[in-house]
Amino acid sequence: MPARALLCFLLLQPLLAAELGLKTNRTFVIDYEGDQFLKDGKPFRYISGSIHYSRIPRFYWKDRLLKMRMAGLNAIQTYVPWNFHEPVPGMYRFSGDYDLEYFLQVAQEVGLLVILRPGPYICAEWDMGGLPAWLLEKQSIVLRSSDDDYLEAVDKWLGVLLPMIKPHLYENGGPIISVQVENEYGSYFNCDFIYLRHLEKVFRQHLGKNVVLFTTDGADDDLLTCGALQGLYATVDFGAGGNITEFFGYQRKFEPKGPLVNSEFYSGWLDHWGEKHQKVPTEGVVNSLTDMLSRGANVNLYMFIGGTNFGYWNGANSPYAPQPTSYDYDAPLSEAGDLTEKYFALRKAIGKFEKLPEGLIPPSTPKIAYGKVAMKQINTVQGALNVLCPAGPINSTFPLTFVQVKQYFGFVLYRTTLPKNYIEPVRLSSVDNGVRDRAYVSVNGVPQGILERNKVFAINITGEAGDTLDLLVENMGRINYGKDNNDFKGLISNITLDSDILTGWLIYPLNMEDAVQQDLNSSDYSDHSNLTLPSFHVGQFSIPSGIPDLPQDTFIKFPNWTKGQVWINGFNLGRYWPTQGPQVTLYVPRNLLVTSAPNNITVLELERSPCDSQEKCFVEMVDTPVIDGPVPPKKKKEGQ
Ligand code: 6DJ
Repeated sequence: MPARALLCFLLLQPLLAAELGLKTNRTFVIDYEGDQFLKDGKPFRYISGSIHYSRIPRFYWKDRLLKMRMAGLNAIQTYVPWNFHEPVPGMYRFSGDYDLEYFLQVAQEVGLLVILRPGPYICAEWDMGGLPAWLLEKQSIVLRSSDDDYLEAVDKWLGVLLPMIKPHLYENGGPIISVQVENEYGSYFNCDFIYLRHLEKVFRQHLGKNVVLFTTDGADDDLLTCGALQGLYATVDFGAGGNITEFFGYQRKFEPKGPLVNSEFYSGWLDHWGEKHQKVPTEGVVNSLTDMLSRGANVNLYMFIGGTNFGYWNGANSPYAPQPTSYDYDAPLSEAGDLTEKYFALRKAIGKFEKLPEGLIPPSTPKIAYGKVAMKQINTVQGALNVLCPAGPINSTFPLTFVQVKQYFGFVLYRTTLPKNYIEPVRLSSVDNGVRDRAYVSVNGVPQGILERNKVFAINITGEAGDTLDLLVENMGRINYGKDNNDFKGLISNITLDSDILTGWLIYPLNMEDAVQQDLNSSDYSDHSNLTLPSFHVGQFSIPSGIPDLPQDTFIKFPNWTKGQVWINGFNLGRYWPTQGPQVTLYVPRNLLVTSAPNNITVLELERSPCDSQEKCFVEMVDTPVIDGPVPPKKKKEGQ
């Protein structure tokens, strides 16, 4: 083969080249002497931004990545959420919206390097910090530790993931310049170096000896002490406005030489339901970024685009505070990928240090107000049980948790009968705060109230012996940070009535995802009068065909609705809860919509819909997002 042809062949077959032990000239290393990275032997500094492919439809990956490149970034950082890819043990999803390899390929095509964070724990305001809930089937498992059960599952997963990403390492011709091990491990209660050491070994076994492996921890002695490990390059994270010398000083204590790296420089911040929308002013972000870049530091902006917690993917903080569907994060690119003033200000700041790429910045996508969509209540959850749980219930003397019935997300219905007559109101109570996270209670189809984790431990009910008591339990997202990460869902302890423990439960794991694709209009639904039972509502809207460039993105709004879940054409868009705020509208990307047929909306309203009046029974498609709506006034603590 002539020399040129051989070179071409090797460039096209980088992994093969690496396997043959042939040297490519692609290297990415730490230069300890020069306090910098070297890429292909030359000093290199990254200015990166976080984007989570799991929070953006594949349809928009290229658009978002191009916008990031055009902002002057030369790299992106992304997490690999384990639970996103391995929903049940041994079943792996890597196609369509789950196609990590395609995402890496697009990043490379648009000229971005990749800093990969495969966890296995990621935090990220993502359900259980990315750990699969099925790990909790071993009830005593100690997550993020050298616990045998945990390590066995981790090794199996990394044995699938890491060989898949190896061809995408920079040295093998791909975009990945560095790989993070664990995440903010120093913030976890369990300072288990055997675990970290084990992960290091497994990462090295699969990825080889050359790739830069690193850790990230809060800029603080204590945090770095348990998070850093010799052999993994220690980096820090911190936001705008603080003392940068002091923050990098902590990194220097653990890495006296080598590049300065802020792996998470906060461009914005996260939200919780019921709490004011978080904003981080642009000026401070620009100033701190400029300061770090003038020091020659490597910076990753967390987030550059936050995206959306579609479906049930949001996490929660502890004490229990779930995050909303939007993960806009007040980032430079909005949840819907729109260019913001923060984007342009950061681009300008970056332009002072790096040559900005030439060419057009992809514009913000058009948003269309498709208008009101009439909705119709079609069934209650109880009425649709045959569709939601075709296999029928599981019998158990005492309640079982979600993982015990192998249902990891969404809703489970717990049903039993009242043992006696309760003519006077009697206390229905959850022992030890064991409702995870909300239980919609009814007796013989009559709503009685809501039990809620950390908030409502008991309600009064009435009924007669033999009446059906239902608790529809909603999992509102697992804790993603801290020691309460092993967040069991469902009824995790007994329910008492007066002082009696209720027994003889029928437990219905509800398969909403399949059910919304079917006819929920079941024949055994007779009670159309009571609108406060958790109920399904459906509506349709058409987008005229033949008009160029339709469909386009939109936002769905829920005027006078309370709390629930919404699907568009069978895709689970996420949770709405406008009465808590701050999020009022949900992002509907255009790839979910069709022009060839009516678009189906299914809404599961858990508390109260506006459908007692025909005129008010609608949702609305608007062209402007509202994620900073009003939130309930903060309750004053006693004595205040
Ligand atoms: O690595 C974490 C991110 O995924 C760091 N971080 C971010 C994201 O979760 S809160 C927001 C957080 N760490 C917890 C620190 C709490 C003060």
